[in-house]
Amino acid sequence: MTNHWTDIKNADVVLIMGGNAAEAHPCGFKWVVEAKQHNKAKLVVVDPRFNRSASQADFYAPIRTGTDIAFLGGVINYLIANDKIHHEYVKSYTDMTFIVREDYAFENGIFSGYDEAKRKYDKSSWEYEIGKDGYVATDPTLQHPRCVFNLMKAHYSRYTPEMVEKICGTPKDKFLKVCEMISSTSAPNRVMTIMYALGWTQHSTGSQMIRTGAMVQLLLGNIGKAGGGMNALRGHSNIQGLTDLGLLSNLLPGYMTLAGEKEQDFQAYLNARTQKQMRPGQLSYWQNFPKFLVSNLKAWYGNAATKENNYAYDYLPKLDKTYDVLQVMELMHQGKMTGYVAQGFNPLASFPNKAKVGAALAKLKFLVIIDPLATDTSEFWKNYGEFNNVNSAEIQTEVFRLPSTCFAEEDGSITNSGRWLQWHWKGAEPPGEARTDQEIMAGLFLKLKEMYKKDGGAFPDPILNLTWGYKIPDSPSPEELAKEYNGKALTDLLDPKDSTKVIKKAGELLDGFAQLRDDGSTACGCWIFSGAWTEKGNMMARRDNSDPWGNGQTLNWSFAWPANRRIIYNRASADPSGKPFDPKRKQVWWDGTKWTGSDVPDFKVDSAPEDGMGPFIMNPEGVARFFARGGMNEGPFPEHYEPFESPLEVNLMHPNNPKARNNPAARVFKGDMEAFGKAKEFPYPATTYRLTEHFHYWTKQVESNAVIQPEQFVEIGEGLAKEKGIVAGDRVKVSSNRGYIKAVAVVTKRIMPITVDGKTVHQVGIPIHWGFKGVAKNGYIANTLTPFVGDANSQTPEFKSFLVNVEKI
Ligand SMILES: Nc1nc2c(c(=O)[nH]1)N[C@H]1C(S)=C(S)[C@@H](COP(=O)(O)OP(=O)(O)OC[C@H]3O[C@@H](n4cnc5c(=O)[nH]c(N)nc54)[C@H](O)[C@@H]3O)O[C@H]1N2
Ligand SMILES: Nc1nc2c(c(=O)[nH]1)N[C@H]1C(S)=C(S)[C@@H](COP(=O)(O)OP(=O)(O)OC[C@H]3O[C@@H](n4cnc5c(=O)[nH]c(N)nc54)[C@H](O)[C@@H]3O)O[C@H]1N2
Ligand SMILES: [Mo]
Repeated sequence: MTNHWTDIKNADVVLIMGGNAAEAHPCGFKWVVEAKQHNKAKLVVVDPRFNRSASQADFYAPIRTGTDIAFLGGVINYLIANDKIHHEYVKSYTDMTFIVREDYAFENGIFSGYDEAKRKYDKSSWEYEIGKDGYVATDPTLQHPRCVFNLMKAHYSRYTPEMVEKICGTPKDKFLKVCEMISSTSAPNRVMTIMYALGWTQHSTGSQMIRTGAMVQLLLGNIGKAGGGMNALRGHSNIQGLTDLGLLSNLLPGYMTLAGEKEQDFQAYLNARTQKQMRPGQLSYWQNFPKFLVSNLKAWYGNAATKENNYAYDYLPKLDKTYDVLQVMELMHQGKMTGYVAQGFNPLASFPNKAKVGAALAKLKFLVIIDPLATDTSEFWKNYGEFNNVNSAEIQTEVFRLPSTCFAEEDGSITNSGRWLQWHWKGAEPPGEARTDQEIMAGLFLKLKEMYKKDGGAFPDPILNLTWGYKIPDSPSPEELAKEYNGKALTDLLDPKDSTKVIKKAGELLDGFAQLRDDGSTACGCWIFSGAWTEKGNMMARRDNSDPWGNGQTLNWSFAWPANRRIIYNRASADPSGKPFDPKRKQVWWDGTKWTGSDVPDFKVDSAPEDGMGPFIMNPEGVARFFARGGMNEGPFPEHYEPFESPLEVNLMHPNNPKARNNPAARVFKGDMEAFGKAKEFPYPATTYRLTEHFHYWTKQVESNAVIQPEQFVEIGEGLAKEKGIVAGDRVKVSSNRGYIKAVAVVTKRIMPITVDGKTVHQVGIPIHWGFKGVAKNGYIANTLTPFVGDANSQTPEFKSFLVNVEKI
């Protein structure tokens, strides 16, 4: 989230699109209720289903799954055509006036630089034009045909209300009503928040759906303000912490990217990540990257990381490709993987195309499961009749189950969607032989280290030299780990402005990442967490919810990264002269000598407004981008493409270009193209989702949850039920080109038929929570049905749009 949960109460309009907060985030949803009650906020929900959030909405509009870019592109067109944009904001804080290179092009659904054989773009033309002064060329008069504003205006002029209706199935009057409600927040004293989750991420165009939402927010001037922002509602309670700590395979802690295999040279690796200012007077904060990286390497490798050996840069892996979940399963399926560790993960249930995942697991030599429960994955080899129809005798994979504790059985911090690190305390003793994850990992590591010490091996240094200064080596404590993330001084640190002053003594905990150095004198395990546990103590354990400004920022409750800042980009809540755009929503402001306010300013504190520094300090251009230069993999402007399985044969935006039917850069492996089904055989777009009563695949192991939602059901609309002769409670078979599941039919008004390109389309809803392991009724795994295709940027699978058939059994 750019903002945070409590802040939602400050909104005038709440758009829930691509998520169902009332169902999946019921505690957080209370802030929507607060906004409605105390701020007269209007809630707008756009979803294929009239879901629990919609039941609380002031306005609901239906949409066909996978078409949100068409819808939001239509909103952009509406805002520009009706002049509903926050002019001062957009002019000063975005790239609207920047001029784009001459060789950038967009034709018939494809951007310049496409290589069809590789399904990849050469992005070099997606760049700004650089002027004689070395900075980006701009045209403040907006006359230049290639300035971002004019390119964007032309790009989205094709997304007319009629086109939106044709593609999305959203009736034109409903679409226009949503536009009208949204556009009311282009006024400086009104603000909208967008709340989204998997209804946007889990598509082959997911990242670009989110981007289109962000563009709408920028046009309205809603980023950086209280009650505004782009708010990703995260999933597992600490999944935000997982990405923060760099547990995605291509990341280091704090969103530093790992090197590719061509980046063997340390200096070149650093240079590529420390971009120079692209406009005069900008901060370009990532220029501090070497400080974060060197401090990280010092935290990991201690004295073995020296200036002479580039702080042990050679110890870091260099990636030949991104090892996302689809890639890993693909390699496993090709028989190219020996072992797999599933720690708190149930891939047989949670990855797409269960048949493929099961076959892949069967090619392993060993599978390690670290989990409090006996999961479906841990028994993928066991025959459960129709639900897991395998021949156990043929499966050679050796499975090790290491029982772990669950988060409630240990102390530690959990980072919520709003970036708050909140310390929590053990609620119960772990049962049986369960050990904490740290103990299991430490045990494995110490054993490996012993073996490397004894036997050598190809490259023992990174293992042998890893810092391991924990009091009890096979049980690192959460407190020790938290201090390691926060960082400390390794030698006395002198004040850069006054070298006679020591600001930190060797061994002391740092106050924050501003104190990090690139000369090996500081260590820090995760730069964005720096400040969470300082010499003043555990900031994450703070529980003072006093709210002096009445805007819910509560700076003394827990610790928010970065730097305890609650709303990121908050400099943009003030106008260029430093005065809050909306005096009712004062966030930060210039007091004549410095930036101050009700939040920690996201800015250089002493940079006066007349210096002209832009509020988006992480970008080298200092402003936010409508034009995603070099960033996104399928184009600098989001474009609508059909889901890989779609009821439409063509992309209505480009009916004559079959290459532009689906995302040209999406993640598809060779054999999986053939596994896509066709609308003739599988006429109904389906989507998968969660229920409040279950948490994924764990709570089917809990009796109380199993009682309230005992077995797999699917939701179909009354129209489809009538066509198929199905009544509520009938058993139905739902099939895709990859397999089938059987389930109870729930016939409902909540999924209405829509009209897409003149034809009636029935959508099918499939909750995800069942499987063959547990105390709920044994059942099929919903992911038997889903396709093996991922987003072009995040590689997130397309769980939310695929084709099925439904038959009465
Ligand atoms: N009780 C409970 N809570 C949970 C979880 C749980 O299992 N149980 N899981 C947690 C996790 S890990 C996560 S990631 C979050 C997920 O939170 P959400 O994303 O909110 O949950 P979902 O139910 O998967 O999907 C949300 C909505 O997306 C809609 N949708 C599907 N396709 C589209 C589309 O193309 N466009 C639009 N606009 N909407 C679409 C669905 O109809 C559904 O209403 O929930 C978390 N919270
Ligand atoms: N079709 C479809 N598929 C989906 C989705 C969808 O919307 N539709 N959503 C996707 C999403 S967003 C998610 S997050 C995934 C979820 O997929 P998974 O993460 O694979 O599913 P969970 O059941 O949440 O598995 C988490 C496991 O962690 C264990 N666990 C709990 N606490 C601890 C602990 O402290 N330590 C360890 N080691 N283990 C612990 C639990 O017992 C459980 O078995 O599913 C994805 N798959
Ligand atoms: Mo999730």
